Amino acid sequence: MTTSKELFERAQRVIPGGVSSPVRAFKAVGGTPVFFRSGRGSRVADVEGREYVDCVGSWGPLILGHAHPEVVEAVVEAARRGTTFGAPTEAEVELAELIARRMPSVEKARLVSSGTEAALSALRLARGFTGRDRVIKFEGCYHGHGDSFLVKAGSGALTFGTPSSPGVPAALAALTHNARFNDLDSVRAILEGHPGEVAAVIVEPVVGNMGCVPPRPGFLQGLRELCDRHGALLILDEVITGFRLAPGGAQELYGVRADLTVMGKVVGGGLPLGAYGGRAEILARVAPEGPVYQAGTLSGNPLATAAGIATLKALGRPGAYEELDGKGRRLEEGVRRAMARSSLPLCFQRVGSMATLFFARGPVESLDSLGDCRTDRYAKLFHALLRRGVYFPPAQYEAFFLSLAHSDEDIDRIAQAVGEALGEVEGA
Ligand code: KE4
Repeated sequence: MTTSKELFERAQRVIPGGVSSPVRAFKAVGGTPVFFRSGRGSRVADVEGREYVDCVGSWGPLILGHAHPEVVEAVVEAARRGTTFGAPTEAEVELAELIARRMPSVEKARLVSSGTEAALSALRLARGFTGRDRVIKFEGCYHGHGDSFLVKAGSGALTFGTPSSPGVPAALAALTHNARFNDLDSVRAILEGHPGEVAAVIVEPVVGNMGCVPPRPGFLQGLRELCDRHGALLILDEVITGFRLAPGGAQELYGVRADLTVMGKVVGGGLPLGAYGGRAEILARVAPEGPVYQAGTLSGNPLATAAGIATLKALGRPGAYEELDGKGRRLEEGVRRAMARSSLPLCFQRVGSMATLFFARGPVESLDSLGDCRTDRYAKLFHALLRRGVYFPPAQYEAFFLSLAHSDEDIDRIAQAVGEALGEVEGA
């Protein structure tokens, strides 16, 4: 039997950092990344046979849990008929129709292969539609690794201290302006400082990529009003929140209307799929209907669309979202009981089935609320949980996720483990 350590050594000889995506490398928490072999429901098993309750869910897609029978059957059945045609299929139409029915503001959508591709395509479309070049994002938010977004970005870029990545031309980075999340004045100042030049404001309506940071009441509506006043498009990046926080994502939950919506993760059911969509008059500018070019060999491929359709259909069953919220509430109650027994500065923030336990006094309302965040303590918590068979995100600046597959026993076990782990951190 091979071990994670042996695999990691092999991997580092042929893959940068030994991983296919930086946040997986455990650089933020130390130690050797766990190599997984299988997952089922709320559980994952590593190559050494150890089992964990999974609170990462592949960073959000697995809202039904691992290897959900309906998803697996749909993918296998599609694969038997051919994995890709590079031509239109009925499943693409069915998934786009499902998205349009669920997402209040999406009249038309284009399927792509990742959240990154969806976000960079949405930005290009906003620039093409408005004829403007500048974009406003928020410090600590992450919209994939498109050049325009790797300026004070969140997620792994924040974790590894490269929020503004080398390789992004200064001339392009200069067109990206960073406002402060939950601070409308910071947005207004940039818009008024560059009248008629801002194509779009892009935001994670509930941030997942500096940890879970909810919008203050009125913040999202305020962005809507500012965009309307200044002729900029409002792009909601719902790669994490879409189809998770409500059938229609955060825009349904908070009652705010996007001009464009970026989607990923859940909508692909665990296979490579993203989407961007919005007002029909804007999407009409996308090739081949319009001049804004975007293309992809595997866009809308039969396997990912089969997984996405099966996932969205399962989420359409009565009570699914109430059940998800109930699981989040149960976990929050358990974690808060554990926090009450600790003297450490801690802050727990949750929306539905996404949450973060911060080693900071809080409340965390924007990136600069994290100045006192003890990521070293988070690293200790992470490993203490791992030893107890609970897999948390290997980085403080990420959200963790529950799925419909997490049982009450799983949730109580997570809370119990957090309580014990906090004791270890405190005693360290
Ligand atoms: P992908 O290209 O990774 O499918 O999506 C990019 C993306 C866009 N927008 C938001 C709000 C996102 O959270 C993401 C990706 N999220 C990270 C974790 N926070 C994915 C994990 C990783 O980078 O390995």
